[in-house]
Amino acid sequence: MISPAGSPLPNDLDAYWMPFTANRQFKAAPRILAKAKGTHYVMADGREILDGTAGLWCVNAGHCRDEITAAIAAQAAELDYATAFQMGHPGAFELASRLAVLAPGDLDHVFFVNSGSEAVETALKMALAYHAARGESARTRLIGRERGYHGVNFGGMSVGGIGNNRKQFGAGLAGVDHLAHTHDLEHNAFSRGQPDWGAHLADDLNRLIALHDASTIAAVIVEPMAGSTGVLVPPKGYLERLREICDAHGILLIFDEVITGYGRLGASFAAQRFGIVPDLMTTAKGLTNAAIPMGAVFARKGIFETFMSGPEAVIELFHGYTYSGHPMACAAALATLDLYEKEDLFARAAALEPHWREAVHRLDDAPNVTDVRDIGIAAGIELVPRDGKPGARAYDVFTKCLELGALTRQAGDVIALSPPLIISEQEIDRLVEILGEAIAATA
Ligand code: PXG
Repeated sequence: MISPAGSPLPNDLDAYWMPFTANRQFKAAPRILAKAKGTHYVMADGREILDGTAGLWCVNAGHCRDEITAAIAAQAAELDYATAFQMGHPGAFELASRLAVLAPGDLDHVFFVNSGSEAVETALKMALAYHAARGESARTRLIGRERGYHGVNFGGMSVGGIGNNRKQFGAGLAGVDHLAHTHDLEHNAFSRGQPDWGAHLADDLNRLIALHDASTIAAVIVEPMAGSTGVLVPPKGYLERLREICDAHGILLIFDEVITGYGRLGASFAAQRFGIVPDLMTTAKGLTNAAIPMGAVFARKGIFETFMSGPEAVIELFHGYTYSGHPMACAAALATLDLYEKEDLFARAAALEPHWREAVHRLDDAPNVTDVRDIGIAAGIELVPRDGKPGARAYDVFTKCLELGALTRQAGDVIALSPPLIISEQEIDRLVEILGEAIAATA
């Protein structure tokens, strides 16, 4: 095809404004993923790359699984789109029923969205509307946590605790406050699994309750394990304590399981691994193995039922998206759940965890490593920042890993690892070996 005079060539990199990317740096030395299968990507230059990140914490069953591809294709031919407003289609009901069985406790109602960010906005709005429906409309405050990531929309950005994600965008949602984060290298560096130290940090919620009064607080939202700020594992007893304090004060507890859901921690959800039932739970990513964008918000029975008390002809929650419960996303999710079940992938992840732990902690003594932490099939390797250049060392490690054949993820000066749950022990060893070489090469 001949491009009209003056128009960009089809392979021009300029027009694409890339998300969460240093655009000019990238375009000067592009990294292009062309294909994927199983645990590997293929780069545009034909090199095979071991995927140490499951895409972006989402391709839990490995890439381009035939069963999911076939289900999407069949659905596209059968029913491409159906509005979810005052109409339904079979896949959405089937998927919600399947998910309700998978979820812990009485989290048995499911609202569909298209991303983790939308899941978070939805859960926050549900929390506010729930209290209003019960006549406690003064409960409008939302509490997040420092170093929390809850997506990039205004609600999630506001309850999120990442300065860089907030500072360009004004004051955010009113009435938001934050708990202290739980990461403290002095006390919990090189922990294997959950750190012993730090349960008391949940008492920070009591400080906020004293400050704002519980009667003004609608919900607390936390990631059971904070993923994008570098794998912050909850200290033993911390989440239990948060649950207790929320219960004592009528505050809803929201678990953001966008990363931890669907097997990452060796259980369906982190809620099951830690034995705590939140009131609302946000999920996305692994729900469809990332083949089609989709998120799902789980609500406890009592929350859903509170909304079902008014006149039957009145819409109970004025919220939803054009693509809520999109037929192709539902088909992808159903095929994904089938795969998770058939291959018992969550149990596989749990069984693999001891090998994973031993492997990643081989980096404990690597140069410039200040912490290695792990849980489930996730790990964070924290590096000493270069003087005056935060993130530069981890970026170099990330690009070196790619050169050596592995995709890793950089979060500040932490390298995060979260491979597909189908990864073999040999591939784990190779991933860690490559990371070790990259750390040594950039020391
Ligand atoms: N909540 C959590 C806990 C997440 O990890 C979102 C919400 C938002 O999801 P969407 O689908 O709107 O992106 C996420 C997303 C990283 C990284 O570097 C992680 C995410 C996004 C971007 C980067 O680890 N997680």
